[in-house]
Amino acid sequence: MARYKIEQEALTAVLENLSGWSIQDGKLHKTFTFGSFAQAMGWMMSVAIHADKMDHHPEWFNVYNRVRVDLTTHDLGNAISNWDIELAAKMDELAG
Ligand code: H2B
Repeated sequence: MARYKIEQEALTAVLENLSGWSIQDGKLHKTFTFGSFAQAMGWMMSVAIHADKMDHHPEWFNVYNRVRVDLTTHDLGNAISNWDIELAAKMDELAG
């Protein structure tokens, strides 16, 4: 499916169905906390495989058991797109 920008109004509606996600500095943001570093790494690897298949890659930053995620679509001038929403939902699903 093609990538398209999610306009502000639609984004507000989408956010109501995405637990823990917010907009920070124009990016779709969430900080995940796991039980251990190993669990955080395992999750990142699962997400990485999925992200690479999608050809849509997250901006993320790991410290011990926490992973800060900021999703945006570089090819759309850093807009938030349907692919960011899809990746966010997949991240939640893989986090259990
Ligand atoms: N990831 C993200 N987050 N945004 C993009 O626009 C993007 C990407 N574009 N991964 C892809 C790769 C593009 O550079 C390649 C050439 O398809």
